Amino acid sequence: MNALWVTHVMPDYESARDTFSWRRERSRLAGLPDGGINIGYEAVDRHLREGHGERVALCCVARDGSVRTVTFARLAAESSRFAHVLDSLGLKRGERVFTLLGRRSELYSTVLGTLRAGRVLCPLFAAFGPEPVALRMELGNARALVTTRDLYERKVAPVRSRLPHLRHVMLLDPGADPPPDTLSFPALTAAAPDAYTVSPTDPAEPALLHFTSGTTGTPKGAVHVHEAVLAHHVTAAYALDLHEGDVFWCTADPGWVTGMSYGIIAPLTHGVTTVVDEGEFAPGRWYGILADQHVTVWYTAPTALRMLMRAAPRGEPTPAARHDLSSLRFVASVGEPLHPGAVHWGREALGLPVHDTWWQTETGAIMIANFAADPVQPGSMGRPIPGVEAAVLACGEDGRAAIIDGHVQILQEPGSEGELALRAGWPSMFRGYLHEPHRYEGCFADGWYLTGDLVSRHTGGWYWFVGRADDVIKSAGHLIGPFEVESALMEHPAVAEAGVIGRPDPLAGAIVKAFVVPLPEYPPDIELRHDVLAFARRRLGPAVAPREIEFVEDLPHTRSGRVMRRLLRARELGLPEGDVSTLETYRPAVTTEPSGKDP
Ligand code: 6R9
Repeated sequence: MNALWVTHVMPDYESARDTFSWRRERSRLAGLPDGGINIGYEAVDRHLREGHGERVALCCVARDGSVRTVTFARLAAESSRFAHVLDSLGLKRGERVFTLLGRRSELYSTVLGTLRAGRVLCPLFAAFGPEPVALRMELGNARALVTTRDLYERKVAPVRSRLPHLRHVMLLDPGADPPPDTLSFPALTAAAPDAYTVSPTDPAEPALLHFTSGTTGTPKGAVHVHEAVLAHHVTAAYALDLHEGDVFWCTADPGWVTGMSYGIIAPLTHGVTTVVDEGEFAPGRWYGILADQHVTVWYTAPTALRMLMRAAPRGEPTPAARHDLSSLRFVASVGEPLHPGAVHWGREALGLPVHDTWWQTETGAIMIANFAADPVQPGSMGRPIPGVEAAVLACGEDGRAAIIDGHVQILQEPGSEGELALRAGWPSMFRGYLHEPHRYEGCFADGWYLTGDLVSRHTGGWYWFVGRADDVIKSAGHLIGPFEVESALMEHPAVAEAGVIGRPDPLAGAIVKAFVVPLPEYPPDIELRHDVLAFARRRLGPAVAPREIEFVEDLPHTRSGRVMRRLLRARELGLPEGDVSTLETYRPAVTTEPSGKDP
């Protein structure tokens, strides 16, 4: 029944590719009366205009399991109030509003109010510690912040003096005796009018800022514009099989790009109901939500699937079997490699295969997917969605695409490995890294956007993930920059130097492991290890801090003085150490003959 439904609605891959054009797809959007595009307008105003204000936009499941629904009309009203608040606080167009919030309905009114009012929204991950929060708000010139009192007191108040541009902090729950220099979100919004007219918005006007991590330097602020909504909307239909009447649940944290593009924007533009889970992960709770809320389309991540798989040991009745999952029609995954076992597990436990999808903060929307109407190819990320051209590029010695006289070399041979590239120009493509035009330009060559992922492409155009071309760590689906972690560790008085890698982990894909060189006066004992770990957790938060620390006497460096993380990783995994010709100091991990390069 499921398969019939899908093929009935969706064209198959080949025919969709042949007939697709972004220009034609634009007619799927409502568009502003003057021809502009505004994400917030597509998410709420259009449904009111089309007479669907009474449809349920959000279905909020509280920690205690109680359920509250919010209609599109109500969401329009709440976001209108917030848009007026931004006007009355005097925020200029394009100025940035940050959120530091878990998933709850006020997040939606804040995001949509900001977008409808022509300000730029930047979501932060609530599990960040004060250091990543401060750094991103500094880089992003945060003017306003919406958060809770608890998160404010723990993560923002300690660093507020570093943020002179942060003028307005709005607390959802200010309580009695609120902290100084904060405003009450409920009081401000209650006093504001509940209708707002979205003003003309240029499709190329900035709408969203998403921080992501690189190998070196500060986090990168990827800028996205309003016309990205076309890609959010279209990919949700093609790659997630989202259609009118669906109940959609995206489990991604709202602080990450998936939580924005597919946790907020895409489902609302389709006018479907979005499940808002205000609680924590627990297998029973998650199956309960799938069953009780009659979720039809579910977008989740490999780490979560692995946790669910573990909850049902072999031979025992699965928790899934105890719930009625008959409403579920489509399941997809993103963020890290989806191993074939998870696809098969989906078939057994959920009655549906899991469809892998691939994309990045920079791409703004799904680019490669196991297409909804086609059979799943277990282990493959899928094929480029219609309107997206992908290629595998030959790499140079540095492991990145080789650019010779401004040209790249496309590998056509099936099975060849190289850097994944996308032909620049799809609507949700990022339009810059904040303050870093050179870094942005460095991502493009010969008309292609270079993704930094190594892949291979096989017969039929199926792409397989091979690995990252850089040192960035993916842990539980979240990108972590080793440099940010190393910098925080080096603030500890006992740490002379640190090198950070991702160590493979059966559950989270990878965990953050730090190699730390202590200063001579600090004995590298268990106490110091605990102290450095606790220090890192306080500063970085549990999602980013290392899970493991190993004390070492020194770290391998390149001649230019950079820590060779690649070598640290190779040693950790017992892999061949590869090309070490650029190594400045070299002590083999397993001492055999002293290396010729040893000083
Ligand atoms: C949406 C998101 C992007 C990086 C990407 C790649 C990894 C994402 C994947 C995958 C294997 C998949 N990644 N999807 N790896 N299979 N299906 O995750 O954005 O946080 O920017 O991460 O995640 O390495 O380059 P972001």
